[in-house]
Amino acid sequence: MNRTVSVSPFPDQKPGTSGLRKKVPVFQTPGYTEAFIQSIFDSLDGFEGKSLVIGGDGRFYNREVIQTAIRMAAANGFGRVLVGQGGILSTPAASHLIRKNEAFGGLILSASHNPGGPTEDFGIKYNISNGGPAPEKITEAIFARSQSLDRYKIADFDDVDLDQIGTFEAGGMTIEVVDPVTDYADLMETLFDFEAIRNLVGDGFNVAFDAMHAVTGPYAREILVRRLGVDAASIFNATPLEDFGGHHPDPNLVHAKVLHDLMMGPDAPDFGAASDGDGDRNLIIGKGIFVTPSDSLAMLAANAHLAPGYKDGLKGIARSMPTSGAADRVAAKLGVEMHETPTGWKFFGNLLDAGRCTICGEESAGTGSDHVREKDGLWAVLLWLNILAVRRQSALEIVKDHWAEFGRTYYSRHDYEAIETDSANQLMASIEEGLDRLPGRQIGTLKIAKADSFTYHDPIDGSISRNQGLRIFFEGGSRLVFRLSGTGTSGATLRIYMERYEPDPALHDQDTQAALEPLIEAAEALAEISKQTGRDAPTVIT
Ligand code: VG1
Ligand code: CO
Repeated sequence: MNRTVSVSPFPDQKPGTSGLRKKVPVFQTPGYTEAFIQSIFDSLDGFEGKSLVIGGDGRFYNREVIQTAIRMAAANGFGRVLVGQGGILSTPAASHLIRKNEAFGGLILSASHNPGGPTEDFGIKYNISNGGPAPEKITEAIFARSQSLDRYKIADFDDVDLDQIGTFEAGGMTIEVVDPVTDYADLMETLFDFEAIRNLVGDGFNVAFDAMHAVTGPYAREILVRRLGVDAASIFNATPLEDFGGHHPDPNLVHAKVLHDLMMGPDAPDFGAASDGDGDRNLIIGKGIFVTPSDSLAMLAANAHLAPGYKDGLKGIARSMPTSGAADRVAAKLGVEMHETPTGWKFFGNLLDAGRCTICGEESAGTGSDHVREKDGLWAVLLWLNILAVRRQSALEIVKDHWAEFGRTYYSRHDYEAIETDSANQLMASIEEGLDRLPGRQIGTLKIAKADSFTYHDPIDGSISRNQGLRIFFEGGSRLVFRLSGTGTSGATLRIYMERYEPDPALHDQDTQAALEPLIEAAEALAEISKQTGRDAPTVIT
């Protein structure tokens, strides 16, 4: 039996960079989760009788929301729901399942790299039939709908047994509980030379992977251990936990410090990697060398043809605007298109669908390709392993070779987390207000060449996205970008992105922060960060 429940609109259901993210108690407010899901369904057309994929990263509140989503899908007229066993699907696996089953769309329950637990973060994101995050047109419609929503529809039936693989009928809808790992692992096997990687591992090449108590544990066990022969003891934190063991499942140098220190130490394995809460990010650290995500994108693009799935070369490369220009140099050399999009994977979807790019990446540790429509943490790890298995060089050698050929782009991001929203907005407004007067200004050794607020014109559907970050370009190719995060859940997070290009191989061994010092000083001079935020140092440096 279906019920229609009255509800008052919630004013704050505006999706950010990647879905709606709030603290768990907010999602637990009576009617809150239901209202957002109903706003999603009300913004879509033509799903009657069609399939919906539902899965999450296993964080606290995942199971409850999955039961609610299943009941609401039934009451709203979906014909079938596919749900990962235990309510689990990594974000790239969910994307693949949507595509493989030609589903109408999917609900991904995750707050990604944000911490989990009863007072931590939860999130809901809608993905469209290409498997990718809903474009802005849809997220804006969802928000608009949420502001006038006065009821939601839900079916009354018992909780579905999410742990039991099988097909059930309830509320006039078919519910399939599916193995979350196998289809995804099979897809990886079509893209990469598993035999070459198995041989590399068999020859004593040591791989360490930190699943950060998040969703990739079971995927890493199946793919890295069972199919590729990596030692099970080298998969750290492989059991998904609802609170990620109390840590941030964010694979960066701060939150994956244990792995980083191992990789820089005397007993380092040959290759180390980690993934985030929902499995779409990757951290790559070779023995003695951290590979920045921007560099990793460039290096994967330059070597992708070594993997069977990309042997015919790339159609193009796309990167988010704050990501460094390292990949641009690879695209130029390969003679393929290069695209620069706003932050967030949703902007790659059109380019991938139109066949305008094969590989995409973001400086925030996201890399992926046209095999799905999300970034994909394990995919990046496997492509690196495939390249290492073919080239039979160390990661360090591959990195150094790349820099020698293309030059090195020193790159860093400084985050000021949970600062006051008003001061963050003020800081951005005062830089923006002065942008026109910046060209020609000298700050220390740097001279500003141009400055703007990034606007994206989507070449496929013609849509325009404004205010995607403030860019300051210096003579000689260095760049500063200021942006406010769209994934945080308390206050505002200011991100400052810095890059400097260095063609001379004799100067490729500098410490990154030291190499970027003039830009760090310029950022302070332009934005008066310490005065405006009350902080004397960033919260996180990556
Ligand atoms: C951050 C990253 C962005 C990424 C987004 C979602 O967004 O900067 O590159 O696409 O997170 O990633 P923001 O707005 O906070 O800068 V995930 O792994 O959290 O889905
Ligand atoms: Co993520």
